[in-house]
Amino acid sequence: MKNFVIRKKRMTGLLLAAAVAVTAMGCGTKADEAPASSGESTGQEAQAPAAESGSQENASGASGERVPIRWLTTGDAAAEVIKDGDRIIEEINNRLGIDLTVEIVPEGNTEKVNVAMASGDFPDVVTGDYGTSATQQWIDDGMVIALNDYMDANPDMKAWLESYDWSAINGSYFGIPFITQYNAANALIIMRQDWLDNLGMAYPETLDDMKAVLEAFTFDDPDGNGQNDTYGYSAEKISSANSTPFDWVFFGNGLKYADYALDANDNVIPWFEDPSFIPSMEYIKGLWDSGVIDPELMLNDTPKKEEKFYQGKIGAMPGALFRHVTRHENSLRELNPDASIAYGHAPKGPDGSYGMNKQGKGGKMTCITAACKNPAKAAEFINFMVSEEGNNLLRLGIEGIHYTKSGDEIVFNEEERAKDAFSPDGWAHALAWGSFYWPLESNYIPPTDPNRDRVQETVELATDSQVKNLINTRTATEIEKASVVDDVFVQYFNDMLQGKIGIEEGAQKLSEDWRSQGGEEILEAVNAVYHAK
Ligand SMILES: [Ca+2]
Repeated sequence: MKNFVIRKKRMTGLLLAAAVAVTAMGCGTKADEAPASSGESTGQEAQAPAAESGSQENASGASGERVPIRWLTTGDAAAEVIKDGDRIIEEINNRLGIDLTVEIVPEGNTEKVNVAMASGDFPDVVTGDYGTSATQQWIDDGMVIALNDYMDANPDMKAWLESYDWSAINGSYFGIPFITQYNAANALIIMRQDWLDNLGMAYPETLDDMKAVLEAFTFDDPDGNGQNDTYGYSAEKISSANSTPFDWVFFGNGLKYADYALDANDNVIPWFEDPSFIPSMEYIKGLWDSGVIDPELMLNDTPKKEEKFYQGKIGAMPGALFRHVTRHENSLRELNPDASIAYGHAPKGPDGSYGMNKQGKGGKMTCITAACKNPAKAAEFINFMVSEEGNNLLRLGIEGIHYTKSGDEIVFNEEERAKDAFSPDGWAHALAWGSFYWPLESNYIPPTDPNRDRVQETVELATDSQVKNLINTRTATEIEKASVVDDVFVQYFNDMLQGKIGIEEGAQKLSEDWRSQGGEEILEAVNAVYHAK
């Protein structure tokens, strides 16, 4: 709740509150949730400032003809609350000649954005989830406009759209996509550097090296306590065909794309029908049978996996780095003061292939609504948000107020930054992240962060280990059928690993069952997308 920032007139708040109450009833959830949701809305209303924002007062007092822009977005749920008179909002208003009202829904809940749109409470600019049925409806129903006419006047927005050229529908761009982990990733296989040192081994370069390291972590007493009490590797349990605990094995064995594969006739097939699948499963089963994998792997969530690593029960795990580097190391050192972590490229297979991070397909989309009275100004605002000028304002602040420069060095004024919704320790303004950027996608770490070089190095390595998709979007058929076919995959994967079915036979039956339980329709839809290119 504390992140629910609402800057708008009271009337709009009531409309949104009404829309929220409608959702709870419309979803057919438990009867007692409707009053609870109404109560929540009332609470939100109470939090909404009754007065106009300071910027609006300025606008009417000074220039008078500011163009009002109301932006409804999921924003950044972890950000600071934007207060009245925020100097960054005022600066945006002054630079663009607008009067910006930002409405950020609570807890990044996209459903609340969708409900406001469905109820006809149109902002000027809206940010929803990319590629969902709700945002598709905005396009189909003419609730949002094509941006093409505004591209030439807004070169940063134009460049952004052209970098997502596949998102155009018959040449028209209906929104600014922001796909999470599209060109950046943060996960690598993290290892105990001190265990490698104890064993006289180096961070593994190849799948064969990896096997040798995991065996040594299991059988050669890497922690030197004289007891057989460690395993080589753990991870999160398998959750879907898109996320196995061993994706790095499939890519190491030559799987080319993150989502699908191509057969000899250039047709899209499921990735587990690729020739890389069987040798990969044999490698994984080899690890499993030799006892170097945590036997509880199939029960793990992320906290459980990390706890085993921090407690020195396992020596390697796939894990997110970037902003987590310090957290991993500090957690590890609580019990093992001399420990340190190692990380590197995903291990290479026989032909040099490697990878472990799958390119994202989901994210946000920011649109201009058909109700917007001045779409040219709204486009100018979006252009600013994706420009270097806008990035600098939202990340650093205003020079002389939020920071000063000493040569090339940025010196933050934390006291002034705290007044204007900047997060502490050099972190950015509340509007910096969530709609067009996350720090990872920008490889952004405050210039004052002492660990900056190391943190950015992990992003370079993880991004280098990222694998692109064959198809950029999820088809409607895929969204509809995903859970059933995923269950088929998970069942066969576990059965093959545990030896309940042989790998060749399992792969064969997996294909048959996957295809007959919805996979054929999925393939038909994705082949249509692939061959339309
Ligand atoms: Ca031991």
